[in-house]
Amino acid sequence: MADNQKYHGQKHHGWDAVWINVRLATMAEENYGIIQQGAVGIKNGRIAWVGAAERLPGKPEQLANEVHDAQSAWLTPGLIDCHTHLVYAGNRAEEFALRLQGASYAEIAAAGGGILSTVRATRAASEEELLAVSAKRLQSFLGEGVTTIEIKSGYGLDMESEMKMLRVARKLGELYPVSVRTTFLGAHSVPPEYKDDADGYVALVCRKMIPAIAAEKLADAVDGFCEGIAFSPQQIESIFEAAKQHKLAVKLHAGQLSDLGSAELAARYKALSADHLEYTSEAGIQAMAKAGTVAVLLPGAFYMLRETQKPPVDLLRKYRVPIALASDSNPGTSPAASLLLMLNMGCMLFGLTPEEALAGVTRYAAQALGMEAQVGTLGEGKTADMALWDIAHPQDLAYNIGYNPCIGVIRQGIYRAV
Ligand code: DI6
Ligand code: FE
Repeated sequence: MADNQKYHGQKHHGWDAVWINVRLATMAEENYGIIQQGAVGIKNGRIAWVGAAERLPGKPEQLANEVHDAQSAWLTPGLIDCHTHLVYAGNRAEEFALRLQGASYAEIAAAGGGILSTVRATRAASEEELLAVSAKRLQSFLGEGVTTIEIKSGYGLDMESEMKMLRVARKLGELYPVSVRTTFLGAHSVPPEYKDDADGYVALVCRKMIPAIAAEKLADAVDGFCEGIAFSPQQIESIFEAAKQHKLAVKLHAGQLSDLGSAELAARYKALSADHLEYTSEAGIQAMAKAGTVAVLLPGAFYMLRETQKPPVDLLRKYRVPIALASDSNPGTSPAASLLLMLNMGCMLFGLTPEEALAGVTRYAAQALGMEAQVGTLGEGKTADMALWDIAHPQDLAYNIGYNPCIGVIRQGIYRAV
């Protein structure tokens, strides 16, 4: 365990802190960007200097107020979970049991269960209750070195409840040491009030919800579930048009259960990301490559649905589409509160390399959120969001199952042991 010693030296170079005796995986270059004997200088919550310790521009104690000796622990960028539905109430263990007995996800949804059962519980929960249950899940991620998390709405499906979810998500970012990006997912499922009028609901999303949510700055992006059991490409298109008018970025749940050409649709709107992608054609992947749309792979949902169709990883590599990896934390298809587990699943279920998996929760996860200028790699000028690990090599992060080697987190320059 790294026992971090602090010295209070004189302020010459003016850094707030410097980390020495640290092994770096910057994720900025090939081979994890490994620097075996590294150092990192921090000032005003940002990385002021990063490189080989022998090139430090002075003695550590002269460079910074605080010197942290990492005792050869590894330092990576703080982990980023770029796709979660973390805020919800209720529990779907009953449905899990039904699926184990053979019921399909689509059958349960058609019978009013699935997403709509979580909608009932989430609508009924007060803002305080929702915050409390969501905070418990969040804390599990924070203990694994997660410093940025995206959280979607989509279990309210009416104006008031969607806004409640987004406020809770924002509040989590105020109360806990994590950057929260919020995504409005009004187009997750057709709510019971609009059972036979999906177009009527889409009109509500476009004309009322998106303008109100944009006005209150409650969301950073807009997402949709483009699927036979959810919304058609045409309906998603009108939602993306409304998002564009309000200058909100877009993302899409694309090709999870069937190929409706949703990767192409996401690319046409220059979406930050298209997510899931199990059922996606080569043309869809080519369109994403051209548009700079990140592929977000979600092995937790693949696993829980016992899906057998894998996302087209070879095509993503062939066309150089950046691959991100996320938890999809949600009560139905990925009741997960671990991002590290997704690294192992990404390798075992989808054939990613350990390096691709780690890049998928750092560098490319940042890109999937449009945050690559701030986070995702260790580089000068980036936010000093980092995770400290008791591991022998960065590939251990994908190798271990159910073991958390995180020993500390640096969030905007501030260190805390975990
Ligand atoms: N795809 C998913 O896997 C989740 N949402 C989505 O669009 C499932 C959400 C749920 O079942 O509650
Ligand atoms: Fe999802």
